[in-house]
Amino acid sequence: MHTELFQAMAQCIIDGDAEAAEKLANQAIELGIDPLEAINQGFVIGVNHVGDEFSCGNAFLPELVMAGEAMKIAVSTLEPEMARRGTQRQVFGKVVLATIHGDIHDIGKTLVGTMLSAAGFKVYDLGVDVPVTKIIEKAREVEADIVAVSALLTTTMVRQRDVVEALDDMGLRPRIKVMVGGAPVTSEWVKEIGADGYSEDAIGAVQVAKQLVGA
Ligand code: B1M
Repeated sequence: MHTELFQAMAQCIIDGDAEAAEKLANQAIELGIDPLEAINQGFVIGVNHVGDEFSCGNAFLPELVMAGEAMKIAVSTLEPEMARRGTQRQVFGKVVLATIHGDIHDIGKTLVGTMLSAAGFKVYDLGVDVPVTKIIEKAREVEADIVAVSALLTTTMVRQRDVVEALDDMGLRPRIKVMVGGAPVTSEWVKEIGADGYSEDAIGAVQVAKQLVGA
């Protein structure tokens, strides 16, 4: 029924046009369209497309970042209407995300957070240079399903192991899964430290997170 509008929504995400995303989201509200329908039949189609293009090397980081930002604006514009109507977007799970202590690289971590939010996870992004204790504390507070730890330096990557061990020591695993990532992280490293999942990029992180929560 609103095919053209939904197509425009997908397209504005593909174009990374946050302004258009906000405008179209408001238009959907004015037309009385269910916000969830607008997200799933419009905006999500666009972000999935960009993700697929990125995975096969046809799109690059700036496109991914811009699509993620536009998606965030669309969702946040529609959220109050969802709350008003009492419709709840499916939430796959809660993720506590951080760049580990000693490391201030945040571009990749933030991108992972944006993509996880866009895909339907509730993300608590603690920022950069976050001590292990603070990550665990937050995970307990919000009853996280996943703790996601980014590290870009070989010297800080070792602290991902501390997160796994701390959760083990506190008996919080296997309920809370640990996902790690960052340029120096490899699947061998993941096995060595006993983490539950790893991804090379933000799109992969969404797939891994979904697997970890059984979605
Ligand atoms: Co730094 N730095 N840096 N740096 N920096 C690297 C990482 C480095 C590889 C550069 C190099 O030497 N070639 C090198 C690390 C060497 C090593 O340890 N092996 C390095 C170094 C040495 C340093 C300093 C020590 C330099 C110095 O001061 N002497 C210093 C450390 C500061 C600190 O953290 N304590 C430092 C500082 C900085 C800046 C502040 C200048 C800046 C960061 C700005 C910021 O983040 N706000 C910076 C940058 C920009 C880089 C490079 C050039 C780019 C990183 C980036 O943003 N990439 C980087 C070289 C490189 O990686 N090519 C480098 C883009 C981003 C989208 O990718 O972060 O890899 P990435 O994230 C990807 C994936 O890794 C994955 O998905 C993301 C999206 O696809 N991913 C996850 C990331 N986290 C994930 C989590 C997941 C799953 C997937 O689940 C939890």
